[in-house]
Amino acid sequence: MKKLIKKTISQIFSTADSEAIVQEAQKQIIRELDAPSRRLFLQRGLTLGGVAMLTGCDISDNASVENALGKISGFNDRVQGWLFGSTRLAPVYAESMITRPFPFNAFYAEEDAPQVDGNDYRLKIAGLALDKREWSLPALYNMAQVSQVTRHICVEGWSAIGKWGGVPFGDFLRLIGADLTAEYVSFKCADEYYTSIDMATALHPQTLLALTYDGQILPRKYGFPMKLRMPTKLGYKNPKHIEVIEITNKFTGGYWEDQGYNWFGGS
Ligand SMILES: Nc1nc2c(c(=O)[nH]1)N[C@H]1C(S)=C(S)[C@@H](COP(=O)(O)O)O[C@H]1N2
Ligand SMILES: [Mo]
Repeated sequence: MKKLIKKTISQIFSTADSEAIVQEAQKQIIRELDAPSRRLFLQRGLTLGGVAMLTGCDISDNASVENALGKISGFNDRVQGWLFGSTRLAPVYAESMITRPFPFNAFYAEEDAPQVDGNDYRLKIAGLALDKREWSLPALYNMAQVSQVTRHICVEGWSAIGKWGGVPFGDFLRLIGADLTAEYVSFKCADEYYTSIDMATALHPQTLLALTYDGQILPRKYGFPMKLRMPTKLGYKNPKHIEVIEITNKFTGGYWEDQGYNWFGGS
């Protein structure tokens, strides 16, 4: 039955992420139902009609389907937010397990990755922070750094283990006097990519403002001069080539998220 819905959803959307949408719908439905209805629902199988019933949407046209799926995704963000353990750690690996070569991915080919000039580069801080000074690369390199070997999981069907080094992002946020009660931290990148994350993940001990990959200055393809590395989130939530960091209460979405990927994007 899962195949059937996937087929129906992909007929409506003709996008590649129908599998993810169906998985989210199933997860949400299973969490939301009380025990007797859950049993009934699982017996009957998950149907689009079932999704309609749960979301109160009439699934007979594209707009309503989008609305229903949007509700599911929004619900999923909240559930993931509640379930997110702010101190639970993602697995770390031995250096011998690093995937070589580590894959490149972006919404364009590798040769089109932005060429950021490290001498001119200034990281900009916007929104709810006391100290909005711009940061040069030497200033960032001067901060205390840590490194970690973690797994990057991409929804396109691959995962790989890599080693990133940099400044724990929570330390950086505290240093600039960011409002740690704000809801979101959002990122603008040198290549038009953008994304945003919840504050709990921003403050997670493994969230790194990454300046190196495998002991070297972060190469162009992996996000020079700086990316945010979060082993607790899927690949698309990890912005490369960051130019602006904004602390905000305004929801700003993301490049893939605005095209239907789940916003929380936990891994
Ligand atoms: N600026 C920027 N960041 C990005 C992307 C992008 O296209 N541009 N793609 C995302 C996706 S979908 C993935 S899987 C990872 C890939 O990172 P990698 O090249 O280090 O493997 O970067 C993420 N961050
Ligand atoms: Mo990805």
